Amino acid sequence: MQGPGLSEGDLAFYRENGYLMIEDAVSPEDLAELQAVARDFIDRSRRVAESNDIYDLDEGHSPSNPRLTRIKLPHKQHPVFDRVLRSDRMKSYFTALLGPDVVLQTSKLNTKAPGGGAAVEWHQDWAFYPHTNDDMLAFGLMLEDVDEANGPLMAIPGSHKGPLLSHHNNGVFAGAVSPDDPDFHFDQAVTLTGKAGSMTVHHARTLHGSAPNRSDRARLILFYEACAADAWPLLGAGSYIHRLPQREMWADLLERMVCGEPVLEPRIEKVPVRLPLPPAPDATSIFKTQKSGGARSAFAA
Ligand SMILES: O=C(O)CCC(=O)C(=O)O
Repeated sequence: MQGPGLSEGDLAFYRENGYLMIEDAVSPEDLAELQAVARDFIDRSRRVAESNDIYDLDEGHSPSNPRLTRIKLPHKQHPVFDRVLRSDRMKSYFTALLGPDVVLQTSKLNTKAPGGGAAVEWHQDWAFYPHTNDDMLAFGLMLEDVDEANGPLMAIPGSHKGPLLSHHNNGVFAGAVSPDDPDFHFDQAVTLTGKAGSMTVHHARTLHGSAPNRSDRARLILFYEACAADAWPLLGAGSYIHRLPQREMWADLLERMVCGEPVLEPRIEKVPVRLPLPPAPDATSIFKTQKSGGARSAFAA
């Protein structure tokens, strides 16, 4: 799909396959601003020595060689990430795929560093944050060109209609499926490459992952993850949302509404659920969860 708007064909493809590619998803001006701000954040991480509320640091990070896995909750860190999230174009994608009432679940800017930036092992986002129904997805806006070499997102078509695979290892939630799981079919994976400004969509139950960045270029993908507002999170998932007292939780929910209104009657569907508990020793990001949970890599050479 190219340019603004999603066609009936796009929606049918997404429903069938659990993923979609949208080219030129944002305006050239917005893309240029997002790129400049993202590069500036990476530059400022030179002064940071430990992962914190903004930065998730990759191995080998130093002032002379900034290496991040992620900038956390970018829509809270800089207004441009929030403005683009709420742009008419993005809203048209959200409502086409999720209906009139849409709430942001989270955002993240995965910044896979050049020369080995960490893999994201295969998983279903749903395993991290089960809800009362699965009208949930992630947009992945490419801020740099993404090709085979710099760790593109990969997805298994149709897996959103299949089972929830185990993401546990050694009795903890390790945030990744076993490469030996009989329901994990690596041979069916598709690779989602594209020019900067292209955007992937994947359903919360779609199996996906990405290899290490073997190139000399950063791989910057800005993820906005959202759900229909009648999908309510189940307690036990890792988000900060569950830690908020009631009034703060309500204010936070209002802030996260991208389109429409909160829906106070959760739609409860028969969806497969297993809570991501007990948490891995370090559950502060997917990278730390997978590493400290001892997840085995499906990308090992
Ligand atoms: O950055 C990637 O390649 C995948 C990210 C992802 O799946 C996640 O953070 O949950």
